[in-house]
Amino acid sequence: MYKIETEAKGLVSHGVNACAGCGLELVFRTVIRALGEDTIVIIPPGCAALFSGIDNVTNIKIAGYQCNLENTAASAAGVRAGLDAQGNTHTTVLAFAGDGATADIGLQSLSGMMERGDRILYVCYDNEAYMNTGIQGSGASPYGAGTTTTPAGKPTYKKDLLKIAIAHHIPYAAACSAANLPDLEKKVKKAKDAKGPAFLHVHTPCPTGWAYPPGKSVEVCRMAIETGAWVLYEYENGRITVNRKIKELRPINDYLCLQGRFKHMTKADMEILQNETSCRYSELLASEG
Ligand SMILES: Cc1ncc(C[n+]2csc(CCOP(=O)(O)OP(=O)(O)O)c2C)c(N)n1
Ligand code: SF4
Ligand SMILES: [Mg+2]
Repeated sequence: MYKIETEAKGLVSHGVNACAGCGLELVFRTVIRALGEDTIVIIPPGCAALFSGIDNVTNIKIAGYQCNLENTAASAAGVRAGLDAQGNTHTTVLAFAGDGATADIGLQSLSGMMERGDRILYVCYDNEAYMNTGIQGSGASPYGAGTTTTPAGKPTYKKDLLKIAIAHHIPYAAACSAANLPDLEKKVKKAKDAKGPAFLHVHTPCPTGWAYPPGKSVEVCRMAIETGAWVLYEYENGRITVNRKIKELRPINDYLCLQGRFKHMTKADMEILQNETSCRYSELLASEG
């Protein structure tokens, strides 16, 4: 059975200040455990910043600092350059940022990092909204999702962040999920060894913003995979591989009905999302190899 590190002797202490059932905590612990202590972490404002601490208190037992929402990748690039100048090629520089910090506000900075080829592992935990400031819609919020800035449901599609990263021809990029931690751990280790920028896009459930009971985080995230709302795939050496192929996708409503954020969606809206989901899945399968 897969064991998540919960001991105080791990690199993230007990009692982090996230909501009960937060998927981000699972993702963060798994990433840090897979990388080990020879890592420097850069975290922008957002729910993950709660781990990096307030004043002189932190939950993380490795070096790191909190940057601005706009410049996670640029901050990480500065740390990498400093380490390289000292001849230190062994320390991993980890940027760990939310979807708002990545898909919207810090996208320019991320694009520069990937285009320059900086050797940084960038992990975007995607909880599909600006959660820490009150569940505002982000570019990564899915079509139809109710947020405080899209109370009637988001009228546009989710931004395809992973495809944007792949368009930079970086050595390694992958979609991961909080519902499959062994797969996440494997991909973190591969990304760590990449010869340039690596980008991991992690579907990260948020009971507070998605409006479901805290005990159901893994179930909800797993259903995203079963319905094709989230696809586990990798881009490595220029090739795409779908890691988990679903013989027959379940109807998208099996995922939507588990969460309060989609409760106002009409049948017509669901059909639009169903079509988009099925087409995207087929396109990904066709792009393999
Ligand atoms: C330029 C700028 N705009 C707005 C904020 C306020 N702010 C702090 S955290 C945050 C939410 C970030 O959302 P995301 O990156 O998705 O992380 P999450 O809160 O979902 O973990 C915002 C908008 C800020 N710090 N800087
Ligand atoms: S708002 Fe969501 S992402 Fe933020 S700590 Fe709570 S459950 Fe986690
Ligand atoms: Mg977010």
